[in-house]
Amino acid sequence: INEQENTRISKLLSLVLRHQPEHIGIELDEHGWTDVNTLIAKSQKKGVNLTPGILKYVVNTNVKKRFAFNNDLTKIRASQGHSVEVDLLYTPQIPPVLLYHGTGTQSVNSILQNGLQKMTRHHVHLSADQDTAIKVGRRHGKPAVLCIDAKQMAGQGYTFFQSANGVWLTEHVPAKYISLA
Ligand code: HQG
Repeated sequence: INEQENTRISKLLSLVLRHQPEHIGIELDEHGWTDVNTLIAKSQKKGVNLTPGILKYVVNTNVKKRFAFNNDLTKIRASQGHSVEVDLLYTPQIPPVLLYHGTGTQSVNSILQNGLQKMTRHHVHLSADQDTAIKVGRRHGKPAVLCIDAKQMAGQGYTFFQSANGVWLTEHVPAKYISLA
């Protein structure tokens, strides 16, 4: 399959594995997993050109590693970014000293005043490097990068998790730990 088709299937997987499984009539279990064969069959019913080989290719070539198979390759789930209720069973991790959050310049004042909220996702999404934060920020307009004092937060009892694809996650970042990078 070509790059365009790859992106199209990746976007469909994000939609049904994170937000709207009912769009193609699949169900996610409490940990976000869904049956691979059912996913393929239901997608084909909707006219999507998905085969086991194409699915593996899309999952393996995804630069952000958005999706993961279970050990015996019978199930698949999104590694993060859900809006539907799922428990991915992340284990708490000690974060790096600093973490970064990319956003649009229009949101900076509100964030510096109110802190970072998780909005429609399960967590606030943070990255260990500024380059990633700039890319995330571009999705929201002119990018701005905020610096989070993660060491201080962890020391004061805030919990951090890391998703399978390396994104740092936490419930909420109060304003006092945030500064412009
Ligand atoms: C903003 C992508 C005003 C926040 C990326 C962000 C990421 C506030 C937006 C992942 C605010 C939510 C997540 C406040 C937060 N006032 N604005 N108090 N608190 N915001 O898309 O972090 O492509 O839900 O700054 O790579 O942009 O999906 O979160 O701009 O890892 O795999 O509210 O999505 O990955 O936007 O992105 P989002 P995000 P995928």
